[in-house]
Amino acid sequence: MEWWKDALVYQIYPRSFQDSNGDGIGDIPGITSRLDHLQELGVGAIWLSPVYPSPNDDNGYDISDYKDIAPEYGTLEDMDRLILEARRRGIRILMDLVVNHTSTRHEWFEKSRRRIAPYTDYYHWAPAGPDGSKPNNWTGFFGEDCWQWDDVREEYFLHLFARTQADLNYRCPQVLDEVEQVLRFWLDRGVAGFRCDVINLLWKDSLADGKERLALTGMEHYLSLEGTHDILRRFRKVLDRYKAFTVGEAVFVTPDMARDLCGPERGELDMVFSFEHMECDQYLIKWLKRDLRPKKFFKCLIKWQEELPWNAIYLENHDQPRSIPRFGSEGYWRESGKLLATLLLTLRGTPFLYQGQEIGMVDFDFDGLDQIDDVESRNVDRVLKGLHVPEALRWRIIARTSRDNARTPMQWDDGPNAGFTTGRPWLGVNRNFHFVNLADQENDPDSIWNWYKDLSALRREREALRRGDFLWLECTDRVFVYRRRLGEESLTIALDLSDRPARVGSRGKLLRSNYRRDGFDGRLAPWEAVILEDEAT
Ligand code: ISL
Ligand code: CA
Repeated sequence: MEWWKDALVYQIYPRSFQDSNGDGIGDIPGITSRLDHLQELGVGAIWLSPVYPSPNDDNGYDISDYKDIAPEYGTLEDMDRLILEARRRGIRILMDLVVNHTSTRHEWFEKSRRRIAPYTDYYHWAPAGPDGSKPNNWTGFFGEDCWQWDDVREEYFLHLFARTQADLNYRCPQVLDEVEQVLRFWLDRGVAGFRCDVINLLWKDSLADGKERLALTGMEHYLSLEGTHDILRRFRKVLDRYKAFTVGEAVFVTPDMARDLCGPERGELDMVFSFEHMECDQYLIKWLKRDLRPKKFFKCLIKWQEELPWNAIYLENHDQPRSIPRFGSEGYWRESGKLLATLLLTLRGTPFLYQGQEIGMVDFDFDGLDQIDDVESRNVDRVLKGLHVPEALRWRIIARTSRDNARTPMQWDDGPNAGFTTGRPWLGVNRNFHFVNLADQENDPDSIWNWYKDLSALRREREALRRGDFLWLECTDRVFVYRRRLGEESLTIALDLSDRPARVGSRGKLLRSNYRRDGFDGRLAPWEAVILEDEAT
């Protein structure tokens, strides 16, 4: 029953996880060869970022065939084997469902642009205005406008993301049927469910002009509309036959919107990824970063803990910079890495751990834009260049926020290319792999890796950590204290997100600390995290 409330989910970015054939690109046999690592961590499910055929303009989020595997990642047989080998270890597989858009190289698009039935209206096509102008004033997510002219059809098509990611038109009933077939295709092969990409954008109510905004003009025409809820309830009918699980990536959601997407009575998604806690270190948009304000961060976590019955908990994914430099401190790399692990594994909800987080991987150490691959970073650089922003500043902005920070290859050991590949890696390996790698940390009882393993086991042992209520006790500009309670079982977690010692009011039997100590008297060292067993009252 609701296995996903007890599971720790591990996200794999296949391109960067493990290469098995020396072409420098991670692949499915590579993932299969590393399943023991995940089993040791107590992982219950893997979310696989896209492995479908794709021109890779957005690393697989531009899909050209939903029912196959990209040759560079392997074959359908490799995928079947992964599903089987994972199942043997008690690990489920979640596929990435990217159905807001397809690649413009998808057969549907190729036919749609030639007006071949039934594909004619699979996408949002619109003619140019009298002066050749675009159909509306909307702006896109990747720093460029969102209408692309197509010479074949002689119309514009809508793309909220890269210009080779054309948005599907759900007003066309066949589109929904197609997607339902995709769901069945993978569920029949034994996957346990889906992570649904930008799922709250599927339905566009009209293509009318939007309100001008600094970011994303037009979003009132597609953000979490009733049409999307209808689609999700249709999907649910298919999913229910397989008892399948879904987590939706929901951009710009408020708690109210999130509840409508995943409230248990809604029959839509099981949980969502929300973004508000990832916005506590920015001015207005993610490219304008500022120092984290811990109190704002805690308050935001509290709000989402209190307002949703259940949610996905995460601090990293393939779109975000690494969490230690961001929410922790590189000076206290080990301590803050463990503190963030504690936060992730003791909040109420399903924890999602991103590859490399379990060994404290940090942001890339690239020197310039030519080492960056990400389409979004490149677009943003182009836009900034157009605004005459000097190169050094452009690089500072990109380096701090680029999605490639999270996409450098997994650091397995201190051999060539950190054990990721015997060839030339598709994206640079961080030079710190000599001292940040799994093999070293396996041998070090005090490592971040062993801390994750230990807390993951503690979470399996203690039902209060999984199913218990959440109650916050202290929330200051650096200290966060909260309680998880289920029946008689009550645990208190106290965290100090600063370089200075702190005092908290809670006492109790010390279960865990990321410092060596025997008991707890209310004093926290810099970046200390403690878990206390509350004495019965
Ligand atoms: O990183 C972002 C852009 O500023 C996010 O807003 C991101 O685009 C958003 O979270 C949607 O992400 C998902 O869909 C994108 C894909 O590029 C991302 O990798 C994926 O996680 C388009 O499919
Ligand atoms: Ca490979």
